[in-house]
Amino acid sequence: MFKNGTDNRRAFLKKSLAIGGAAGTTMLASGAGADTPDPLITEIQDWNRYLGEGVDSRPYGMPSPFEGDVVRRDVAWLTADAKASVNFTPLHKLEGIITPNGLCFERHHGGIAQISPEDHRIMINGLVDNPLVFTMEDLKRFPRHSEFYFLECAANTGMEWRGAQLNGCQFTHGMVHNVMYTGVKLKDLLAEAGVKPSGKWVLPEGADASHMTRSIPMEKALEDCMVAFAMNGEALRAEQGYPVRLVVPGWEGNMWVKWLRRLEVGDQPWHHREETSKYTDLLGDGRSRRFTWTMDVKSVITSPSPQAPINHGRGRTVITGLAWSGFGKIDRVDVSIDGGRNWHTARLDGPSLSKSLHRFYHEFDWDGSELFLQSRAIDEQRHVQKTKNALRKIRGENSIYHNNAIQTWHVKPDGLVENVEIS
Ligand SMILES: Nc1nc2c(c(=O)[nH]1)N[C@H]1C(S)=C(S)[C@@H](COP(=O)(O)O)O[C@H]1N2
Ligand SMILES: [Mo]
Repeated sequence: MFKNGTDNRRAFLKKSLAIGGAAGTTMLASGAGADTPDPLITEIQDWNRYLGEGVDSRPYGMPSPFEGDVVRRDVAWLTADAKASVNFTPLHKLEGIITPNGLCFERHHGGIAQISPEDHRIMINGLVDNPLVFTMEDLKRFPRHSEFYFLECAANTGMEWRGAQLNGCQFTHGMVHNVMYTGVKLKDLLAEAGVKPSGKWVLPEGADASHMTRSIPMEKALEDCMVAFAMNGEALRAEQGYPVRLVVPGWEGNMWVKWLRRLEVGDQPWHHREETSKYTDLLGDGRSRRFTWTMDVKSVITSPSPQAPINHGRGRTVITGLAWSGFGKIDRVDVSIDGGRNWHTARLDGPSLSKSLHRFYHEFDWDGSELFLQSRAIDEQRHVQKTKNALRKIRGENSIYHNNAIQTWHVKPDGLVENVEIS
């Protein structure tokens, strides 16, 4: 059996070498030359010889050990304390548009609350006819819906306002994730409670130690907000607010209150505690932009990028990345390999959903010379991603939040990639 299989593989190899040769392709993997037989093809390997582990070895599946470096990472010096901190999604290693649950970046102001669903209650009070308290069981008796949405922290790419800082899209752009949420519509819960005509704002409150609260205008609450208990088909992860969080599609991450325990209806926005409400953009002239809730159109090339250099040399090369907009779907993404002088329309691939990540590709033949990679997204409302300098002219350099500028990666002839800024 094994011998036959090996012989077959040898025959296959000869055939594919012949085909490859005829087509004159330069794409054969290294070591596949006819004179040097590749032991990975000609020899029987251990995994082909011995039985593997059985179905009882891993009740909850984990990634292959060979993917051990695909993890969330933090930047120690960014924040003083790991309990009021952030880590980043490894965007450079992901494909498609879904962020696996274990890789979704985390941002919390008071650490991860561990709450048993039996002990959790959600209250609706304030300007309502019937103040209500729901258990998790009660919540799941309302009609359920599933939708894909990105969540982006307003501080994503914030370090890059003043210049190229962090060497990797995980760190420059990794405060974003995209999962399918399942939950109930906030408008159904509010209808049950009966919002009084004077009720114009909703205040969600978290049960964690940060007592996170935000003010959300009633129009948004009724438009598309969800009270979600599942992500990508399973219960929310503790890091993401188990057992229940608010979903505020297209709007900045800090409004998506995790460990949601209360929704108060009021007639005006609340004043929020400083450490959880400083998401205000300082403008160049010292004034500030206050309610900037919608996340602007944005994109980034995830590979090649500093953590994903080109290892294969010149020839056939794939550029890929992600684009998103809080205003709806992505209409088009352009890619440049020469720092924005020439643009190529990228190929959008996979589902195109409103307020969700979009995947793009651009395939080209690399001649081995240096490249300045950029991507520029355009959303369905015709918002166009701007260069850093164009954005600075509008917003000044004092801002930390809402940086949706075009990112530049410098690819050197050896394939290594660096975060740079070009004028
Ligand atoms: N209760 C509570 N909700 C919270 C926070 C928090 O600290 N406590 N952080 C907010 C911020 S600033 C962001 S960006 C998002 C991050 O969501 P994630 O941890 O699922 O990525 O949650 C928001 N909701
Ligand atoms: Mo955030």
